[in-house]
Amino acid sequence: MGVVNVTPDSFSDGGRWFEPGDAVTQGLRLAAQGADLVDVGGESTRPGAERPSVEEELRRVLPVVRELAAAGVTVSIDTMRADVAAQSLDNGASLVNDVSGGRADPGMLGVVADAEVPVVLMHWRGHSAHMQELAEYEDVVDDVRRELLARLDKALEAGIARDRIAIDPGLGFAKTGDHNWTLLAHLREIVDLGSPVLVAASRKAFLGRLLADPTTGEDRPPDGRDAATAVLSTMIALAGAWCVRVHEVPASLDAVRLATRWGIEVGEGRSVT
Ligand code: PMM
Repeated sequence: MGVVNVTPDSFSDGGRWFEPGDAVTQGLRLAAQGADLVDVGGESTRPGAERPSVEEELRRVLPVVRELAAAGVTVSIDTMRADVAAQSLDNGASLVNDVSGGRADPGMLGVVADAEVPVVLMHWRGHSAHMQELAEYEDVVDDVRRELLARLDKALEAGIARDRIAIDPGLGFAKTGDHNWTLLAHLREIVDLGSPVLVAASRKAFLGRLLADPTTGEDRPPDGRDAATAVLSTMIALAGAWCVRVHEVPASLDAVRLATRWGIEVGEGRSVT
């Protein structure tokens, strides 16, 4: 999954695709590079971010969704709002990526059920403005597993078919860097829940911290985190995940192909398609 953030303030690609024409060009580029899905989002979820109005979010994403879908790209809409999901699906999107796992908008799961489309339910505890206050866990792996299963139950209750639901541990959302690393190291325990797993580690702050300049101690900036992202894509795929969500596709695509071959050779039968 390639990412197009149609936002002025994302940490990862900082407003580069805020103009609809630029966003479409980037989406087409990601698809041409081999992304199976292009994820279009109009709300920045960086820690502390304020939310755009629903009108503003629609204004940002709809023209991009429409044009990419018309060009034959499989579009995922990254939104927490039922209205934005519904209108994006009407304009050609094929999948809903809800970072709140259906918690932010009570109408979301119904929209997905009615449209009979796949959905990604991410582990989430609250909006970005205060999410880091919610980064308290007894055992981060057990707690995230339990909370994801609760979301899965809600989605099934709403009438979404089990085979249309993917889950995501939500790296960086109400999580410290240590929480992210623990979740990655124990990713198989999330995969063992039985649903397809999506992981979005690409360019996130915990990579910048790990790769900080040894002299100055400054975090590595987002555009210097792509090599680490690709290496991590191999490891995520080897743990049996279904999808990696990334800003730069070619290296992660190679990584996933390597991991798939490796998985076959060691006879695990795990592969990412
Ligand atoms: N992270 C971001 C945005 N959307 N969607 C899913 N499913 N999982 C994530 O972890 C996730 C997401 C924020 O990062 P960005 O600035 O790279 O979009």
